[in-house]
Amino acid sequence: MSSNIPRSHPRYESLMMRERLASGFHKGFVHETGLIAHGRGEAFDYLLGEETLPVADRASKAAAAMLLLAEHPVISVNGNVVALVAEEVVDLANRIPAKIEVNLFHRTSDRVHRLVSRMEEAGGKGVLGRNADARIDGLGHDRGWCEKKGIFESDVVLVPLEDGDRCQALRDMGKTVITIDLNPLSRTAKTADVTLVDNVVRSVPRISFWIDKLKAKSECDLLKLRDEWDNSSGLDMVLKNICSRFQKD
Ligand code: PTJ
Repeated sequence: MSSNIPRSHPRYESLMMRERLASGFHKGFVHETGLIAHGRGEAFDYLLGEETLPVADRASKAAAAMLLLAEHPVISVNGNVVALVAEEVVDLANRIPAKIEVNLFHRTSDRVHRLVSRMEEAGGKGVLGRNADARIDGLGHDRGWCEKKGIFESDVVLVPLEDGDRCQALRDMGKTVITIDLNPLSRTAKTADVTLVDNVVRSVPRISFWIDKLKAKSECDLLKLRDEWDNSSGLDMVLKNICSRFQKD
């Protein structure tokens, strides 16, 4: 990476994330609009105090329960996710276990190949995405392509940084949709079954943590965790937390 950011810089972590995105852009992983999407995410992260809120942790626990209950769980990754958390996604997929599929909003064959190769380099086995042979119902755009044995046949799908339309289309196909989105007001956040309002760099390892904690639990306990989660109350709690920050000092 080009800039030598000193570890002592108070915003070191945040600046390093920018570096990873910029480097991912130069390697052809990240779409140029992915840099803009990251900026929006950064602004919301600032408002959240750049930490995992207790409600986001509860969402991670519910998400882990759903992924463990799933018959065909799939983790969908795009350019930003690969640039930021390739190794962490592979680790999570191994723990569940789940398939990984590269699925893009700005789809080109070149980016799909680069991203699948990067996920394989990170240790991913059988990473899907190159052989898109099915379509997400109702999406008349290249973002509708997916693999039959991946997202198309999944019952539970984790889609970090997802587009609102596609999130709705996946739900309309009867899938349980878990998303990670720093913007609690986004259509995706409101449409998903579980929304982790948190940074993908914190939330993917947090789901892995809960997978390990919950793995030995009975199906009945997992079902209880799943059914207790109320996404719209979770989003309200995040918004209250953000508002309370403006009232401080
Ligand atoms: O790689 P592609 O072609 O699939 O394109 C990926 C992007 C992200 C460009 C595409 O999916 C897109 O345009 O996404 P949106 O509609 O801008 O939504 C991205 C959402 O992710 C926004 O609500 C951001 O606030 C949020 N976000 C950005 N960075 C992070 C994030 N959420 C969690 N962690 C982040 N690091």
